[in-house]
Amino acid sequence: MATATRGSVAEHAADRPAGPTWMAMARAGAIVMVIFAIALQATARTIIPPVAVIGAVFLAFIPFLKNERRWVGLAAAVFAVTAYAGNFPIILDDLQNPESAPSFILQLLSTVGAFLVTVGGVAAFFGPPARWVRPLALAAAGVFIAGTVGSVALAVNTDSATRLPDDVQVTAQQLMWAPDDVVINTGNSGIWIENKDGIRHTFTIPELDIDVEIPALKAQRVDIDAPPGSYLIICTVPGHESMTGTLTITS
Ligand SMILES: [Cu+2]
Repeated sequence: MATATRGSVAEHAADRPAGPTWMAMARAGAIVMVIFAIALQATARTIIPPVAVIGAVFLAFIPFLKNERRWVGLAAAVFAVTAYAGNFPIILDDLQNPESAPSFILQLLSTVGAFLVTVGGVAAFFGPPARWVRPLALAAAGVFIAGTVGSVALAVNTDSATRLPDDVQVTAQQLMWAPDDVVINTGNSGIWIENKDGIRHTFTIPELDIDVEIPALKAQRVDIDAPPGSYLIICTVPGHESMTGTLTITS
């Protein structure tokens, strides 16, 4: 990393052929987006079709992001903004919950990648001085490193609930409840919920005003005090609408 040459040469940097170009920034961003797409699916241990498509498109862009093809940079920027905006509710939720380290770090990575592609691609098209490439790229890397360190520290310091001997166990894994038909009786009402995913979940029973936050790879427990009956279990995290189950309380 060059550290000593900025400032005195900055006024003339636009004239120099050396140093990274805006297109190089867009290309680096595209590489980051491919890494993000692979890492997200590896963490989820499943193919997520929209993420696979986004990764494949950025992979296809990489060899064509060259200085003499300015419009390709602009096209990549438009695609980056579209993909980011389309997933924004999910990305925002992950970024607001840094204690769930895997999903936070992955979405911070996608944010940095989308930023580099968008700024690099647009600037490569319109051609402002390239002297801003290096400080912007270093700032993006700094945000990612600081966010990652902070998130891991938060995750390490986030407690898990211990399972009590009589608790019924429920597991959240790959965006499903297992079992999805939980049975307890009124005299034995503890439920221990273990989240095996790299993203947060909530164990939510709207009818009983129960809404328990379970960070990634942590566990929580809840005592149910409700009349016999059947109650809907959901997760309120955006994109987790498929996570439904039933709690049956027997007398
Ligand atoms: Cu969930």
